[in-house]
Amino acid sequence: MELKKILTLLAVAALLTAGCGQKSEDEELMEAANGAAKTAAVLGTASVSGTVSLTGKVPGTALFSVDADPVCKAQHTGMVKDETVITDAKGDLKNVMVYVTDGAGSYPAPSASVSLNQKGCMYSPHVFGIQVGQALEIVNDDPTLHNVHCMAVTNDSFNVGMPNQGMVTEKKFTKAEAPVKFKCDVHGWMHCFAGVFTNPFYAVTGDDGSFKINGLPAGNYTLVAWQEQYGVSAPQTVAVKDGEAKSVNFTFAAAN
Ligand SMILES: [Cu+2]
Repeated sequence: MELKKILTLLAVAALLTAGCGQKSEDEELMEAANGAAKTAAVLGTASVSGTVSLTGKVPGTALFSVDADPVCKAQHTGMVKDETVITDAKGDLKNVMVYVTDGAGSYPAPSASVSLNQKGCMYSPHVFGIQVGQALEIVNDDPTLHNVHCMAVTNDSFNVGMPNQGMVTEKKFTKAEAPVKFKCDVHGWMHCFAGVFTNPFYAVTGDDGSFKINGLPAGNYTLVAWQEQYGVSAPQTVAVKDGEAKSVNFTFAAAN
């Protein structure tokens, strides 16, 4: 009888705790969504595009081994290229996140989710943007254990074990934060970065270091570029009219 009573009390306590955690996260998301709706601006017709490049001596590509896990080893031939600094022959930088820090209103989250894949024991994409309240679908494509350790500071951090191939976990962020680092505690080389924004005005540079931010309403904006090795660039300001396409380039100085 006494044991039964204790078990019942424990079950009720567990339910209450779970309920509270869920409610608080939902409330935060709802507040974020309401806040966005109140100040929601419509998308515009201006754009800002440009290139991010490295000045000075472009570093060579570092290589590392993934042989510690036979599942990872089987998916690569030999050493794997480090993704910290990737440039083309001209020094144009890939995987740089360019985003608006000032001048943009808040926008509701898109209904489409953002995918983060773990394949060949690498994260793909290595750098990506996402909006507050937008779903992040984290997928394990490998037949081995990964854990997704999100090192958020402003948002809640989390650490999710994903032992099975095909497993999908969904997460959402409630506040703007950039960068947010993710790492795998099983495979020390695995890491990637997200930028969480309250507007859709961000882009990640491609192989040729280029980026384009579309849909800007006419106005004055401040932009920065962030790169995992070189940090945040000096801010640049740009004014755009409706339908105007402006160019803004960023450079980082390589350590010599
Ligand atoms: Cu892993």
